[in-house]
Amino acid sequence: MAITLSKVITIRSAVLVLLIPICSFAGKAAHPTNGDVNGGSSVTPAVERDESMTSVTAGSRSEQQRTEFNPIMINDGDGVRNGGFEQWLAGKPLFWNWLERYDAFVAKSEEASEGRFAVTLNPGYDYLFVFSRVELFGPVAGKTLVLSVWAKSSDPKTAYIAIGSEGEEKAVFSGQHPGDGQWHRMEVTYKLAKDDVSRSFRLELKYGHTPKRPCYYDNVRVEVRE
Ligand SMILES: [Ca+2]
Repeated sequence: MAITLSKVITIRSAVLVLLIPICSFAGKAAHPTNGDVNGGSSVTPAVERDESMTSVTAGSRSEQQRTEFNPIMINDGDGVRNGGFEQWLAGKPLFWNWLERYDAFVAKSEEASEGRFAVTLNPGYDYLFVFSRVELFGPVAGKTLVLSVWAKSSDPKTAYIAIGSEGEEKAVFSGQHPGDGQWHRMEVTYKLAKDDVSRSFRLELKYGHTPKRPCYYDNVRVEVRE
């Protein structure tokens, strides 16, 4: 009996001896973790917070733009780039192009309807145009695009504007400026069919019928309507 008790005590002691380091290790392992958290609390949680906030913010902002404020994005939300002709580089308006042979007839003008500058198409051709592009993102089918431009001309029925789908090779033209020497808001609409998923559109500012005086254009905008 005594032997048995002794054995039991020995076994219990052995178990305790074994358990003490385990508990000690477990306690030690838990403590440094807390210590690390305390010591680096400004780093670790901050990193986690930053990452989550960045992804949440970016996600919610793009969701808002796409689903709440503007279901169709034009040029990634920029609208018509340099539509006010305020940005010029080496004598050319950024984001606008024309045929090389028109180089001497396209100029920067301080005759602006808004801001400091506009673009001028000087006389010299019977027909001349400059163009820019807009890329649309979103459910465009069935929508109506409205291109509007301030234009000023002193020669009746010369200045006009156009919008066309680059994929469909289809374009619509505005009426012509009255040529009274005043600024007028010109507008032209492009209706997309229910199955039309065109994404890229070309905007043109033009004159025809050989004007004798310059035509001015400013403040180009594109809107999407239902
Ligand atoms: Ca302007």
